[in-house]
Amino acid sequence: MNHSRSNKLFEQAQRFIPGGVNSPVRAFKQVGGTPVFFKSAKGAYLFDEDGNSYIDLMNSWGPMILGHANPEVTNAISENLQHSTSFGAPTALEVEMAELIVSMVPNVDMVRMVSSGTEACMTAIRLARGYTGKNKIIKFEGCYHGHSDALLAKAGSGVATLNIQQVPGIPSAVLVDTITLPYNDANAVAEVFEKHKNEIAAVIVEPVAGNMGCVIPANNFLETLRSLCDANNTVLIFDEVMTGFRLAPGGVQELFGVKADLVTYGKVIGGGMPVGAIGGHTDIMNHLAPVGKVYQAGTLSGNPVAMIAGYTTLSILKQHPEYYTQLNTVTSGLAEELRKLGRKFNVPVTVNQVGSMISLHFTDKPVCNFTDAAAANNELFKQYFHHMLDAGIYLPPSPFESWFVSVAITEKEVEKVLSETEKFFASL
Ligand code: HOZ
Repeated sequence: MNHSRSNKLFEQAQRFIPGGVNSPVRAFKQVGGTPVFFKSAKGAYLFDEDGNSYIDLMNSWGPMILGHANPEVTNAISENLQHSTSFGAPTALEVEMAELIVSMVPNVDMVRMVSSGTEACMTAIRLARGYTGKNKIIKFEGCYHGHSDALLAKAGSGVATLNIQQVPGIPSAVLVDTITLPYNDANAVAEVFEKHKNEIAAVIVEPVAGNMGCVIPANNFLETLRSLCDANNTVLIFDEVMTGFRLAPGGVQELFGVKADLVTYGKVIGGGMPVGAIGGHTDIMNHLAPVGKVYQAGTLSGNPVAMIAGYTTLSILKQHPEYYTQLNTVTSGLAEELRKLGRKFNVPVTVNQVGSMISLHFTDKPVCNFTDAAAANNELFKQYFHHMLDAGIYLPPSPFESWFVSVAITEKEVEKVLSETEKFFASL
């Protein structure tokens, strides 16, 4: 595959942009080689600057659940553009958006729109602290809740990919109140609650994790978090930036039937535009300014172009519940066939999958937390990534990221993914 234009653009990019990228994990540091520069995309396919095409199993890290350039979404954006790109004042559209979200998600009475998942999680933590009057928070190793100071401890995603143990620039005082525990270890959570009675403001968790590969909550893990939070007057925050509207219209709350006190959103909620949101019950949400004193603001919050993209995407998902069945059938089929290939060629693989989130780890052990994900043969992932890339299949460039399937991916694309995986496994 010719990548000469991408290579040239990367050289140029490094002169003007730190590391040549606007978000670190895009730089291919974990997998080596030069990042591919993209020009366009349609449905299940990406097209790069050199004219190569790829099946997209990353889907912009999750937002493009309908596939790229869905005509209903792009037409709605184009029509709306005529009315101005920003008002910095209330619009009817953001009211419709909030109503739509509340109608799709169980257990959420109100939402505050922001511009990213990072902002949503940062605000949820502040709100939980303001509401409870307590300071400490519990998060889990390998979970990534955006790049705000208090949450960048033992985080997954790019921090794990680049193996950054401690982020310079974050004063240790800011992290004093962040307690990190292994994912899926409910006993460790119970012990911390015992040790820090009346001190824990919030537990924040990716209820299906997607930032250390896809990691599934163990039986009763989420239920135990719920009961510990209830018993200790602690706010349970589900970070559904990846899972919200993706695993079910109501995300993990709906799929697994566990209720959070606050839920954060991003990715699918913006239909490919920069959008995040915090949702919850009125009694907590009304602690946000201007009703309460927990301050949060944003010039582009509720931006009309972003709102129309998100509103149209969510409306399509609401009108097509069969998409969720399709996504699950396609992705669970892919997972099962990948496992079979592992057995056929004696390649130890663990494939984790929930709905349209899936990841392949080169290990014969279960992957239930960050330690398990990090212990896999991630050198082999590197080779697998490049084999797939050369064959025209774009995976997230890190073993610490979930793959995301879109409704545009059909049997034809799955067959190609499987036949290329087969070639790779056969070559080992
Ligand atoms: N943190 C995002 C995935 N978990 C990556 C964002 C990006 O590089 O676009």
